[in-house]
Formats: sequence, C-alpha cells, structure tokens
Amino acid sequence: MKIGIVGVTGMVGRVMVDLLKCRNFPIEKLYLSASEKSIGKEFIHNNKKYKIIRIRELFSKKPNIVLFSSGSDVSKKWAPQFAKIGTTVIDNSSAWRMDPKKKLIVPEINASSLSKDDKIIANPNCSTIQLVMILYPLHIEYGIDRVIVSTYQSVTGTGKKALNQMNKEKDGFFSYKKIYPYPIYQNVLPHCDVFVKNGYTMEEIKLIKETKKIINDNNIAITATAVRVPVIGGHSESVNITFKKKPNIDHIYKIFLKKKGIIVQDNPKKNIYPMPLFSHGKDEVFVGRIRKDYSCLNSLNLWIVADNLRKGSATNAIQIAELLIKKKYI
Ligand code: 2RA
Repeated sequence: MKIGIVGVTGMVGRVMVDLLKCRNFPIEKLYLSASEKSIGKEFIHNNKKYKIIRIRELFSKKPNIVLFSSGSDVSKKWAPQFAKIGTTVIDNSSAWRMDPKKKLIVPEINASSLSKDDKIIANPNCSTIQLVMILYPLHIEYGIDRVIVSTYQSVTGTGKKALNQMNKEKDGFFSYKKIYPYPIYQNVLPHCDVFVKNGYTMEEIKLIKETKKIINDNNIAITATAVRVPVIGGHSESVNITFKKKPNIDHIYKIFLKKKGIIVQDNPKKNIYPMPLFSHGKDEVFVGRIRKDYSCLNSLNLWIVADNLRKGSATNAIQIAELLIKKKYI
C-alpha cells in the first residue's frame, strides 16, 4: 500500500507514523506531508529519514490511503480531490463527521456499515470514541434512555502549543503563547473548543451528535460538560447512564470483560480504577467505578479513560484502514 499522512508534525500525526510501523501495516511507500513551514524538512522515525512533502506532491503519488490529521479546511479542500482519483481518505478533522453521506466509524461498533464506495471516512472526536466504546455494548443489552457525561480532557487534545503553554506556566515563565484564555497549569477550564450560541461548547455538541450518529439512535438523550484539566495525556470521563431496563452490574462486568478494546479496572478495595497517567501508549478504553446510581431508577455511574492520541485518534483511524484492507475494499 502507498500511504500518506497529512499533518505528520502534529501530535496525532506522529503517533500515526509510530502505529503504522508497530502494527506492521502493509506499507510499500510512506509519504509524509505537513503545512508549508515544514516542507522540505526531514522527519526521522526509527532511524529512517523522510522528507516532508507538499500535499500537492502527495496527491501526484496517487496513494491508496491518506490519513488526514490537519485542520478541517485542509480536509475540505483536499479529501474530495483524493477521493476522485480513488484514494481512500480517513479524516481525523471534524470536516465530514456530521455529513449524512459520510460514515463516522468506530470499528468495534459500526464497521459493517462500510462499503468499498466509501472514499472519505470520518474518524470521530477523541472524547466521543471512548464514550461510544462503552455505551454501545450496554445499549445493545439494556437500551439507553439518557446519558450525562462530564469530561476531564488532557492538554494534548488541544495540541503541541497547549502543552507548551502548560509547561511554561509550570516553569514560571510569563511570556509564552497563550492557547487557552486562562492558565491551565494548576487550573481547570470548563471550556473545550469554542462556545456556540446555546451556551454549549463545540466539544460538547460533538459528543452529543457524534454519539447518536455512531450508535445510530437519535432517541438517546445526551447532555455533556467538557472540561480541560492540567493533564498531559489521556482523557477521562464521568458517565451517568439511564437504561430502559434494569441494569445488572455483574452482567455489565461480563459484557465489558468480553469486549475487545475495553479493559475493566475496578476494585475499590484495592484502589484500582482507570487513570490517565497509566493510559499513555495504550489502545484500549479503561472502565471502572461501575456502580448503581441510587438516585435514579435503572441508572448507573462509571468512569472511563483512554489515551486521546491513540484510541481517541490515531489508533481508531488506523484500525479503519486495516479493516478496509481486510475487507478488500482497498
Ligand atoms: C480535544 N477535541 O479538545 C479534542 C481532541 N480531538 O481534546
């Protein structure tokens, strides 16, 4: 396969290169592209040097698959052009996620909806992926009525510059580029992505809309509060779920234990629960603190954590590519 990555110098782009290598992805040629300021620079990975090329040059190579991890504008401009020449685009931006004609894929959930005609496939937002991973198997079993989710999102979700802001604040510097409107070090911001007119943030809207699209059920009521916390990597979420049927906690453990991609870490007596610090470099979604919500009929609470750069972004995108190859759609 001839593979391209657009946005390779970003945090997700770098993880994509790592994962393609360590998952033994069938690569005949790997082309790396990034924004204008990186063109011509060397990108070194595993002692191998790659020259960063313009997207136009990548286009001329007619790759089989391109993983996009630049902004929405780049995806909107280039994805249709690649699709036209037969390249399959897996796009990590929000450009196509809510387009009714494009599939929004988490392989463990809706892989069967893909066909060989899907040439632009959307990768969901990081906070949505980990949420649907645990909601979907429970929805199949008990039917979900309502979800209340509060996120605790790490700064790598915003990118390198945000990490730089936190590090500078930690080291006591006063002059640095502010990505967040307030300090993030020693602080918590109830603010991920931009605010929209109804008082919610885009991150919250994404959580609500993308979850319904992936699970393919518009009747699930979802509300969200997305919060940025001074954590380097790994997003955490507190999730309250109300079901149509009475949930059985032991049965829910069994459901999660059987599910590929989910790891249960839940033993309060031994202080075992998922934490972002221990999610780094892992591809699974970790779930714990599973307990009844005694305040509400048929409800429970749980806590989930995943590496936002892995299952939240790069891993999910590469799993989609692997699936397409397995199904011989590419
Ligand atoms: C975040 N939505 O803000 C992101 C990353 N995709 O964490």
